[in-house]
Amino acid sequence: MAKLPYHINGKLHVSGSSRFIGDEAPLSGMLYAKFFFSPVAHARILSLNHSRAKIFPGVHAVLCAQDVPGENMIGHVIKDEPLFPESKIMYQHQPLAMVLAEDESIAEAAVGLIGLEYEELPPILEITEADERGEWYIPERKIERGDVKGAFKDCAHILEGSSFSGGQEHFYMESQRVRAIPVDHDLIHLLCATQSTMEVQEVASHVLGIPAHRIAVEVPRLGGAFGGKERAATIWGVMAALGAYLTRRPVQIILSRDEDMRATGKRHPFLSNWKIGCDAQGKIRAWDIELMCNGGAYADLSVAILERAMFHADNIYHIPNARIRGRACRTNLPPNTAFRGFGGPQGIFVIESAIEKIARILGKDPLEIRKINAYQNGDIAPYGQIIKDSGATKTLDLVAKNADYQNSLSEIRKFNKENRILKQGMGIMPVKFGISFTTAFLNQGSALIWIYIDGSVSVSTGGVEMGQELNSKVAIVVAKVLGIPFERIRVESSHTQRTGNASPTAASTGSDINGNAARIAAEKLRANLEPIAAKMLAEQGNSPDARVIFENGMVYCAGTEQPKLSFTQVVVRAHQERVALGAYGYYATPDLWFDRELGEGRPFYYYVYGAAIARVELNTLSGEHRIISTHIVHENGKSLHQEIDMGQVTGAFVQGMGWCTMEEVVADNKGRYLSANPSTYKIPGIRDIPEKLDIQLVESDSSEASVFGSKATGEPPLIYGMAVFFALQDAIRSVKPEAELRFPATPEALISALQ
Ligand code: MTE
Ligand code: QUE
Ligand code: MOS
Repeated sequence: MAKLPYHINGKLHVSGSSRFIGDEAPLSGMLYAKFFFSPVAHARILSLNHSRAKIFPGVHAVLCAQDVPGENMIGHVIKDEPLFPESKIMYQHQPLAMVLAEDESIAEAAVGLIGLEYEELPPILEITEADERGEWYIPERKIERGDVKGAFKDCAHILEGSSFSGGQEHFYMESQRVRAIPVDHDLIHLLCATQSTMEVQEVASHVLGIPAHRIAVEVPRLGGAFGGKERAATIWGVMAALGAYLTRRPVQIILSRDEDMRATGKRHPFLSNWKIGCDAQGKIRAWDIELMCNGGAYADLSVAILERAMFHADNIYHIPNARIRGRACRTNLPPNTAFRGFGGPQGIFVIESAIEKIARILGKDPLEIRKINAYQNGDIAPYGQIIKDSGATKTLDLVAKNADYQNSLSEIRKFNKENRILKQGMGIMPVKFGISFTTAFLNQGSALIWIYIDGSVSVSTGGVEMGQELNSKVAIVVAKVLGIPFERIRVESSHTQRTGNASPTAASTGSDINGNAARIAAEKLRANLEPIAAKMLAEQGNSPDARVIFENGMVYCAGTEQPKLSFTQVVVRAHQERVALGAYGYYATPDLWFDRELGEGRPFYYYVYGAAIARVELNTLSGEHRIISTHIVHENGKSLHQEIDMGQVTGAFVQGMGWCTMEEVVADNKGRYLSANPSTYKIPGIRDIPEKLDIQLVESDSSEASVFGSKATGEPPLIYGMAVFFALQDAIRSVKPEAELRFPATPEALISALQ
């Protein structure tokens, strides 16, 4: 597709003029919330005394569990999470009470007057301890295919290992925030930084004990989310709703960076034990893996995340005999939650670690091992989905060519021979990522479009703009169907009164689902306009049977040279002739099903494929490294907007690289997060981007692609970042072949792997 410069938010963001929740002027009478957070990770509450805080001048209310008018429950998938705990504290920084005051500093001072008596309990923090005690939200899950036990008997090599991948802080620029405004006598309007308007509305209605139509949730845009405002935003949205409902005044919650980092959940750390069997060539025959994740104090999305990790435990490899087991473990940390990739990266990390081990033990090229095992069309994944349009081999071959793989290998060998302290290494990371919510019912969405009589267009979907430029993609789709310039289209905030029951904008399905819903609504409008246009064109002397073309804001008959009719003229006439200029579109992704008992089905509508190769140079004395180059080949159908997709691939790669090389979530032995701001938690900066970053988007023709043949880009490219981890491991192994590099590959981890 041709280059499309159209980007709705780009100029606003770089000029600092895009507005976020909380940027608007304060409302008169608005109360500011601050929280009394739990000082310990696990305890029985004996008493909570807020009488002194309540009478503090400027304090309007102090709310806790006793004040909840409806159900004190915000658990959604599994109902295990209270808004405020009543008897048991489950994690450090769990909110126990909310102070509402005239300004933030008053609220903060009053928080200091709240007294808590508690009986401390030993916290469980580690996966192994939780697993040994059987602290799981649900019993073990299993996916099995072929005869694993039998297959191991015929393997030339059997290797075993265990792999750990760590947590990750979302570090969205905009912290958690919400403004709740009572309007009229019976409505609360929530401007809430959430990826899921429906969930905030639904949970708030249960907590307040009022119908959902009395709560309107609106999201203008988010300053980044990355999964961290999916479930994790609900608690704050509901808190603000509760405050506004009980005080009848606007309430604003904005967490500071420290509060946000201490109180909210992160990417799930995963610990996996595995056994892999292959033949003499390295072709995998059997794969037995158990995945365990650290879910934190409440279930949140842990079970769905574990499931996606299990679905990605094969990555791009066809393994005829596989047993994949998974357990989501409860610990006393803030509930871990969705984070770009949603368990996929964690599952893929394990099989890639195993592949690396096969290559090392067999003394073979890791690229070769990957290629001989890559999915071919017609292969069946362990969960029963038939692989069509596999891009695994194609993208691996292309990235190897772009990175000049064989020559780079000999250069690196030579370099490592000639240099004692500096060592280079190369890492490969192929990706196959399943697109669709694996919870099938979530794969649906709606759009509402109005054409106003000046020919301008207003589009609402349930999708949330969070920097991925969903709004530009929706506008591109509508512009294409109606044949009008993008500038005629305004993509509105996501608002439950315009688009109800919206699934979270997540699982990379935002543009697929909302784009398709908008396409369907726009097609209805076009069908309404076509007969009017045909009549008007016939009045101009055209054949009444000619095909009507809508293009570039003009309307004309196919084959005619100079259009004389504008889109707006057609719209005005349609309105005069009483033809509807508003339409609703509904889309549900077809053909999805999954039987959890059997562990079998078709959980994904399609897959996104790609591969990355990274080359690094490590200083074996200091543990510092630089990324010399990274090559990425990303297959994504017929891109709706190449630059936006390039931005997504670039950002996701950097985020993934940060996860596995520098970002370390650290808690002390009491379950208190020590990493709580940028001085104690290192995210990649501009200087950490590879010196050479070569990204190639590959167009593909897939029968299973989505809106106008495009494919999702949001999450999958994060996985490319792991190429850097394996490159560093390769550099280490040039010195010490048996070395195991721990995750994340910080300078400390690199040095200790060498010792
Ligand atoms: N890009 C930006 N700039 N900011 C974000 O918060 N979230 C990611 C990805 N890209 C995110 C982003 C995640 S986790 C998902 S699921 C997708 O965007 C969601 O949007 P999409 O489905 O429209 O791609
Ligand atoms: C990927 C996702 C999500 C997912 C499954 C995926 C996700 C999400 C849920 C989910 C599951 C059950 C529920 C619910 C949400 O599943 O983001 O409300 O009841 O929220 O494969 O990204
Ligand atoms: Mo993305 S983790 O599915 O919000």
